[in-house]
Amino acid sequence: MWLSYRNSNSKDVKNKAEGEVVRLIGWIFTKREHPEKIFINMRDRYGYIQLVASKEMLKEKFKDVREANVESAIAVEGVVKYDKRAPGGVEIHLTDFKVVAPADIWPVTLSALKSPEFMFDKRHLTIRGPRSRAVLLIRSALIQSAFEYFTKNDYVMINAPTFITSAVEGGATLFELKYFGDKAYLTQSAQFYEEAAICVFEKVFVIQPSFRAEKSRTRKHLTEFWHIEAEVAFAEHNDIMRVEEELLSYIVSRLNELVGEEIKYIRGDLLKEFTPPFEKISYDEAIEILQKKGVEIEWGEDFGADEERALSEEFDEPFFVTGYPVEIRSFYHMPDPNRPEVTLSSDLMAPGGFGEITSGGQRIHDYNALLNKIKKMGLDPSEYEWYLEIRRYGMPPHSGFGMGVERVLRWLLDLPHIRDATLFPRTPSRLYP
Ligand code: NSS
Repeated sequence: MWLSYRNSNSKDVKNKAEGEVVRLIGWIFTKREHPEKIFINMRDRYGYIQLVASKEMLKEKFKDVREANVESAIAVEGVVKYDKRAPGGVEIHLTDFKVVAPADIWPVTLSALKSPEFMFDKRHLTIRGPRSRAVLLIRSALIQSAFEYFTKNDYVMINAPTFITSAVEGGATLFELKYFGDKAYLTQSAQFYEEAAICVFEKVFVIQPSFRAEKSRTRKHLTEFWHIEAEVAFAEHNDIMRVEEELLSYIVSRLNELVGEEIKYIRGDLLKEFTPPFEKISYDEAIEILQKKGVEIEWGEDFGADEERALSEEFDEPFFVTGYPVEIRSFYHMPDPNRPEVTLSSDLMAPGGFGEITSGGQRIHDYNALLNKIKKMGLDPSEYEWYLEIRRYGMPPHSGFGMGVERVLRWLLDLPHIRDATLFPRTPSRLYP
């Protein structure tokens, strides 16, 4: 009934002529009350529109407007009126007003806005605010753009399981759970399943959640995040870096097209667009840059948050760090044949102090080489039986990567914390709502 009642919306009214009658549904976002007139800023899926309720036109229904709390769901009918003083230059003068679902007094007061903890305890309500609305719309467009990039380039989307039996990215961050009589874990990455699937489809991608029991409380880590991953058969390390830089460039320019208004609302301007190829520096060069800056780090050590910040401060466009040492990469990374102490792998870093947004590289595709590596790293080959077995049946050289949706969104929108980039964040200290 209500859906067919609606014949316009907050965005569409701008296409209507002065005097046209429109029917809208939505929520009262704010209300400004005067004795004979009430101004409502109504929101719907498309944005915001000013409604003007007057005693003169609404008669006895004016009381209903007066009594309706903010966040009540409403259905209204009114006349389009262009007025420079209205936000967006157009407003609706109401001829009818109905409360579809009333609201209690809104608990998010101005002083509550100052407490991030309260705001996240009430996330089920605070997402209705204009800032969360914009960020979540941009997030949706980001995932849509990634999907577009992959499908335009002949990738097949696969769906990998969430319950798994062995670690992809090391045991330290595995969530363990009971699986009837057995132990299972929550997946850290769909990579191994993608590797099986490339022998069918050559190019595959997933967009799905990954889980990490990261105890470190940082502004960059969630315990549940959305992972965009791709894997390509017959591709070498350089080929996959090309995919990463093309994907990121595509996402950024598409976001400006799809949700430019929301991006400007959050950042004040559109996103800076990039063109591949991106700059590539070796891990060795990165260490040199850091040491010159006085950062205490030796060759062979991994970058922590401080190192990533110090390094990426030196750049103003995204860049790759390539050739990480074997010891600090997961077992599946292919050693460089010309220099076996480093891997054919890379991280894509966002500039300006932000740091890692993707991680990828070439995989070991030879059965014996992988078996030896698993043993050498002190892992149990029986935990990787099927992963090894795919290497006995025509597994070509292949490469892939993973990109965290919230990481990229946080960087692009300059959000204070990664939890702002997701609907209901999961962190070590937050499992509710
Ligand atoms: O651990 S990664 O560095 N790499 C992998 O999981 C590979 N198995 C991916 C692949 O090659 N298919 O994670 C990849 C990206 C990383 O660059 C971040 O952008 C994101 O996933 N990531 C996270 N985002 C938010 N929170 C946490 N905890 C997190 N961990 C990784």
